[in-house]
Amino acid sequence: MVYLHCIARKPKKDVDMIEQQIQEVCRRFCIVGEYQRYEVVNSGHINTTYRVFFLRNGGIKDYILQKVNTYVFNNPIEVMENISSVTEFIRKKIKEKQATAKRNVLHYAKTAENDYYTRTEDGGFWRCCRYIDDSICYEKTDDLKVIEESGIAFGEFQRYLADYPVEDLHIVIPHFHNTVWRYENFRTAIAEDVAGRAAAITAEIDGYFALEEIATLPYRKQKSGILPLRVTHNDTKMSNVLFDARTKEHLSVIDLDTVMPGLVAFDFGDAIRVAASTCEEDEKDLEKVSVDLAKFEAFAKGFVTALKTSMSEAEKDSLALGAIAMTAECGMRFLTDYLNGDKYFRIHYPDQNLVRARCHLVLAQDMVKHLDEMQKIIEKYYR
Ligand code: GN1
Ligand code: MG
Repeated sequence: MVYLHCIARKPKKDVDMIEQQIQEVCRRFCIVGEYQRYEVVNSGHINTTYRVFFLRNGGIKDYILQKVNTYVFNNPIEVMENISSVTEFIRKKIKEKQATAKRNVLHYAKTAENDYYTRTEDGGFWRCCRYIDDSICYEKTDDLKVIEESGIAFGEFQRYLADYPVEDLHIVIPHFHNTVWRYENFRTAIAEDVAGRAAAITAEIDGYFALEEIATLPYRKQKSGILPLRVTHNDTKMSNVLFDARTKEHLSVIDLDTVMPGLVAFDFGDAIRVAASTCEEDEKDLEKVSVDLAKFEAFAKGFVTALKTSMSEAEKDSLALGAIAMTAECGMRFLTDYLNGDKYFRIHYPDQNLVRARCHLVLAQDMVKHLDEMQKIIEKYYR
């Protein structure tokens, strides 16, 4: 394919460094049109994300540019291989039933060298995808319809990929949802205590150990052959779904970095951690932290209905457990990072990882109390 390099430079003298780099990266991705401006997209704890605007044929075209965190993804080329292959697979399936998949699956741009990435001199690894027109995303919402739509989006995502050869995927982060391994890591962080923080948080540490048995159950069931591995998203928080800005129907699942072999319980559970919680991920007032069963039901309805034809009884039985496992695991990862001196998750204030960990502990404990109710709700939609 022939690409045109025709971005007009902004006639401003003091274009800042970031903007210069953004424009350079856009040129490499052969974006056609006149560069207008960029915005920083602040959601997400790992990559650095920008939305860039171009003027083309009298209208605005926008793109998402991301600088991939190579501390977290140390083989970013493999990340892009997974993403391009999975998005192509989904695109084909969607196009079998409708004229265009434009708004229903991500579309990454290629460089003139035919790569889905470019590297800048500072070692940055960049990628670029089209912004889906008239789309919005939510960090969280009380709108049960939107929550149900997010359930459909993640359920459909797994359904589209049900016959994707799972062994072909690169393992971009080994042991990502291996909760047993995550607990080992946690133990190491406590023992090493590099930031000298362990003594002050023994209650939180004990709280996470008390959840260990139940939290590791889905992973152990996979190891003993009860639960199958399939292609999963593995980072199914609410903000990773795009919705139509007007109708609020789901459009596409985004943030495909961690698409890897996993359990259906991981995707269900990680989504519940966010969508069915009564608060933000870092709520300080622990009185406000609990699982909202109406929200749980809305998500479960969408997810289970979309996926039930390709989900076994054993998988169905693991979903509510997955919510506990993913909430405990994520909270324990925040606490591990706090113990390690905040190296992994981006923080916006000093104790944020500890605050996140406390919030997740209370949420996971509340889910344990409501396990039977959650299970009953799932049964209702599986029938
Ligand atoms: C990270 O980058 P982001 O915000 O999509 C993390 C997830 C956590 C999540 C917690 C690669 O996701 O595993 O669940 O933060 N992603 C990675 O909000 O570690
Ligand atoms: Mg992510």
